[in-house]
Amino acid sequence: LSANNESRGTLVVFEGLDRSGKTSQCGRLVSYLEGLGHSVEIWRFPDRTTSVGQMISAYLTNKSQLDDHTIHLLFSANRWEKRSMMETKMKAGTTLIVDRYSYSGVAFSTAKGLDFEWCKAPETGLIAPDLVVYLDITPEKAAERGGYRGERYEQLEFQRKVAQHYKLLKDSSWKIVDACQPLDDVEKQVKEIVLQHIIACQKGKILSSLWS
Ligand code: FDM
Repeated sequence: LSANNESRGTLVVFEGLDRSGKTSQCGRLVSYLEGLGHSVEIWRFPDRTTSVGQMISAYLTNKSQLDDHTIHLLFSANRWEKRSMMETKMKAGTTLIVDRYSYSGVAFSTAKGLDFEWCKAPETGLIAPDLVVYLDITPEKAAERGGYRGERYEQLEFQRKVAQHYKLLKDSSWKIVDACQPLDDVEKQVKEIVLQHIIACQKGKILSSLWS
């Protein structure tokens, strides 16, 4: 994708079930990296601020009904509308810490019964993460934490299916972190893993595309 990968930013994606601690860990990580003097931004998908994002938000809060394929493509479109900004930021040396990405897209839609390859297809060509941190928690433990906001997918039975489908997506860019540990322990592990990857990317690791 890039002729000059010198000192580019790193794309770090957090994935995991609802209530696995992604949002807290992303926040802590960003503060830590900023403290070390890194250029870093926190992003999340769905990005509910765009017009596509507002359609997604209405769907998730049960204010609208959409066909399963349609909402899948909207989630993907929401990533595509951010792709060029993502590339610009990374080439300028900014590390992006992203709360959910294409893996959520495929895991949630295949959990509803959509075809795996069909779900992956619209993600092809998006920027591949350098690192996926999967915060691993059982659906039961996640539900016990409370705090489901009543959104469409926040149900134990469905989260069980999502957990199974996430497993099919794991590849060499994934690091699994036990998210049942105390928050501080999770944070410590996450920091170590992410720092190693940032250093590798600064040394010229090539930016690549999904799903290669
Ligand atoms: N979700 C998220 C999807 O179904 N597909 C996607 O591509 C993405 C990014 O949307 F239940 C689901 C996952 C979650 C919901 O996510 C909203 P947040 O992180 O709770 O906003």
